[in-house]
Amino acid sequence: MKLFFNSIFVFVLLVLCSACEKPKKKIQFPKTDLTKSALIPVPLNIQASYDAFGLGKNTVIYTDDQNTLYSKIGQFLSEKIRFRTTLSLPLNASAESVDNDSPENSIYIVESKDTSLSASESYELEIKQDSILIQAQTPAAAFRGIQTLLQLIPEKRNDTLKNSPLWVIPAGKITDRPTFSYRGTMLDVARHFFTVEEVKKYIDLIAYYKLNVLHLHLTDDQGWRIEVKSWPKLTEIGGKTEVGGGAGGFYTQSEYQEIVDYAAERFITIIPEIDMPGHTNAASLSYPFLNGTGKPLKSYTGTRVGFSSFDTRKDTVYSFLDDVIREIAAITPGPYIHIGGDESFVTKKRDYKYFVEKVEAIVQKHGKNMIGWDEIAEAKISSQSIAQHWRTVENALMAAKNGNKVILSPAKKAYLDMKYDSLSKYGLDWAGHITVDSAYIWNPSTFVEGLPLESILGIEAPLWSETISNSSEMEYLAFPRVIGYAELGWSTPENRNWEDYKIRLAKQRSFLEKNDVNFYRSPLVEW
Ligand code: TNX
Repeated sequence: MKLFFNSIFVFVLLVLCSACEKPKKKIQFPKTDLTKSALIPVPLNIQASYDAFGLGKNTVIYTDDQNTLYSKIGQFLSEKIRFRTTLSLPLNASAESVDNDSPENSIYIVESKDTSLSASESYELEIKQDSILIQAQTPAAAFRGIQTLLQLIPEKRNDTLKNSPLWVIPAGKITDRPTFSYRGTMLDVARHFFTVEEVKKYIDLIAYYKLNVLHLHLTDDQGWRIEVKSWPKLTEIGGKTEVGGGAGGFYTQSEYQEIVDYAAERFITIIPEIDMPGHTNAASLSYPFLNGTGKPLKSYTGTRVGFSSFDTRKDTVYSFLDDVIREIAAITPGPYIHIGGDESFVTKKRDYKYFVEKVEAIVQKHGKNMIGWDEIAEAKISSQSIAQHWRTVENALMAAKNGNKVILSPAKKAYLDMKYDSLSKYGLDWAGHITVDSAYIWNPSTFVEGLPLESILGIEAPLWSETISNSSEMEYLAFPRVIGYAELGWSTPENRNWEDYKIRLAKQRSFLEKNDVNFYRSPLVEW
């Protein structure tokens, strides 16, 4: 009997020993629920499997290395993971070079031909105990999927599950795609100039929330911010002023291209805006023949609008614009040129229409599609052109009737430069105060009564810069509201709910703090 018990004891010991020699692969993760993750924008569909993936020093990222764009995305993911966790994950490492005690702990980013992923920017993210698989038909879509994965990495690491730290990612499956193909924000670099580095920081932040457009308002009465080689005084003279009398500034063409490339790496399209025929004091100050009001020209550093105009009946104005648009089109890979067209209060109506039609032809001649603020719908524009609705509902409806697509930027809801409330340090209030909940609680699909859904290209939240002049001030107005606009552009109305959103928003705090974002701590959110 004693012998029997002894042999059992030895057997148990042997089993235990073999377990200590060869560590068990299965880790007992704490209970996780993927559906409870603080993802913004909220994905279309989430299924939890109540298991988890341990992101750790042995995780390897693999991509379709045939396609360099996918491997660039893998590189991007690796860099972001390093910033978040300090882990330095290899990309497409060969099996021999991987020192990996659990070789199946890998992230795969692969191109898929699956027809269920054919919608633009549609991706699938599947997280299992030993692998993460991101599938998409295009690199842009895979990139959106990467953001979802990044958002699932917890702030705190777990030091007890293994002998090296793990970041526990809840398992399950996400299938996702955007509602609108155009999800943007605008930055006014004309009223106050923002440096290349400041613009890049903004681009990087909005990419995390799956925005895909940055519209740059490059010219206005107070400054001209983009080098035009054939008309150098635009920046030599027009670039030197800004609101409040500061030094202004401008982007050389190569700096602008640096911004375009940085955005393209994040699958964000840059849309350059040359605002005209109004909002052109800085241009006319540089080249006085452009001016149509006949008033003497002085540099302008105030914040009034609607006092300047090009001379719409002068041929030389159009040859000037042909040069400007040709040069800008040549350094802009995106399909659009924005011509402004707003608040031309000193341009006669018939001159305004004539101007918009002539400029549309120039934009198209240089291979681009025209976008303009909603006033352009008053002219006879071709159905390819796009109207950006900001103030006048009739213009949006007229555009849709004419077959034009409409971008929604209704000032009362989507203007990032409106104050949150009367205590806001920066911002204007002509369209009202926009609290963080009010910015979120509206449905772009039905907001403009009578505007058919098919006519809506998407939404854009403009950030005008009369009252802000650096990243910190800009972030105070943009964050957190721009995060809500990203959700409005991507998600479905059925998946949105303020009570649920505000909890997910509060959880963005660690990301915003880690990225040194001066966000407004709205009292409506429990940060
Ligand atoms: C209106 S929105 C403008 C801008 C101002 C903005 C300030 C639009 C097309 N024009 O010129 O900067 O209000 O909120």
